[in-house]
Amino acid sequence: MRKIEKILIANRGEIALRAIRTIKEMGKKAIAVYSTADKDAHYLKLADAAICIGPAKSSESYLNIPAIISAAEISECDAIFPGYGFLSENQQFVEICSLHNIKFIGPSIEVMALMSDKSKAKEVMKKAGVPVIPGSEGAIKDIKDAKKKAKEIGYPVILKAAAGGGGKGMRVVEDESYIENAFLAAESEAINAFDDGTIYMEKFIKNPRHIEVQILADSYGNVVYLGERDCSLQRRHQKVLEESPAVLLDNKTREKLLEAAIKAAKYINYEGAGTLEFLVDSDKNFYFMEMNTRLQVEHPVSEMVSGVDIIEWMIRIAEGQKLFSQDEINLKGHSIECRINAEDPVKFIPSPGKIKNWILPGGKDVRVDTHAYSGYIVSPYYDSMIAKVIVWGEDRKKAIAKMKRALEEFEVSGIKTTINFQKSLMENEDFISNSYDTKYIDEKFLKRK
Ligand code: MV4
Repeated sequence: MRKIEKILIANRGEIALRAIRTIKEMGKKAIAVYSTADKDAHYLKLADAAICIGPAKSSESYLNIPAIISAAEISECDAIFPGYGFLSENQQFVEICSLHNIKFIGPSIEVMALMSDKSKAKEVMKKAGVPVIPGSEGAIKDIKDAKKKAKEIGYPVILKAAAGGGGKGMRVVEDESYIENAFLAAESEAINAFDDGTIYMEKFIKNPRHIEVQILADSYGNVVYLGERDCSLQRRHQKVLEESPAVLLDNKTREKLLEAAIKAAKYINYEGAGTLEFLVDSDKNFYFMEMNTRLQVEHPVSEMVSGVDIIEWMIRIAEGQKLFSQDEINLKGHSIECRINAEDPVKFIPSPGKIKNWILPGGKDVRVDTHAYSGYIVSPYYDSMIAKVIVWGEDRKKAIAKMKRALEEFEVSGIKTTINFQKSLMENEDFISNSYDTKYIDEKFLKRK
């Protein structure tokens, strides 16, 4: 058992504030870090100390490992909470933390490395007995190999970067005449983006749904699920809205999916909070796609349906505490999260600047995770997400009605936001009847011109 008393938060924005809240509730000390661009952020005052780690550019501040480690050493932190993005999946950072005897709040470096290669992750999950998308079972060696594998799998196929995730280095190939170009393009894109040109191949699943399972695992082999999330509403591989449960699934399929996630996490000796991503085809077959070894943006919807504070449990697990059992929690009702970005709602381009009016929604079962306020300046240096509106209702219909009401209360001036776009979704017949898929927004809203 390791006692964690002081935690450095190696992140910024809403997730830094989110972590400060739980750390304080647990009676522990929270140390914030900031770049010069974030020096006036209000949440810094809520932390027990705030340390400047560099200039606005992420590569010199929130990704600056020596600066962050120095901040942790100077403030005598026992542990580092990485949040999402930045260093949350950086194996080198995990290793350096361990060399400095600072507990990285997350999985072991071995598991992180294993899951970071999406092709290897699939092989492992297949061995664990979890259904995976039919495909190349390992890397594609060359164009000849690509042609051979594609013939075996059957067109259409999709080429993916092993180091990827999130759409980069991906190419859909309809027939053999396109495979050479697609392979070379995917490979060079992967080299540019990840410094690793390893490509694997899968059967292309048409109009899939993206459904993921939130799990928690302790260091004694206990694993629980906190239900699943439907994250199918995306644009250009960025999630727009997430909900739990995924009402597309019947109870039997859901049970199988959740059990598959538990089996997977146990097989790899996972520790901490993690997410297993699945694609679901039109016949409602689910296939493991990849695993995220970090806390995710959309974790609040799982907190709302389970009543569990995920960050609290990440910290407790890091301290060596034993997890609760599955039947101690009860998944109840329906939760939806709408991501609010500082963006031009028509062109979907960032809209940084100073917020004038900022009036947040409230009321029963409405949660807003944000670091912004009237007078806050949205920096052009970082992600444009400035708030998450999360609601809970007894069922999906009530949750939609609540979200609509909440978004109507949300008033922002000074910058452009996606609030109105989210509002229109709450009245969209296809969303209300749950008949959408991962391509929905890109096709319905962007395929003009
Ligand atoms: C797929 C797919 C269809 N078939 N794989 C996009 C992001 C990356 N993580 C995986 N992605 C996809 N993989 C097979 N075999 C379709 C997508 C996909 C997608 C997946 C989830 C959410 C939104 C998406 C939008 C376009 C394509």
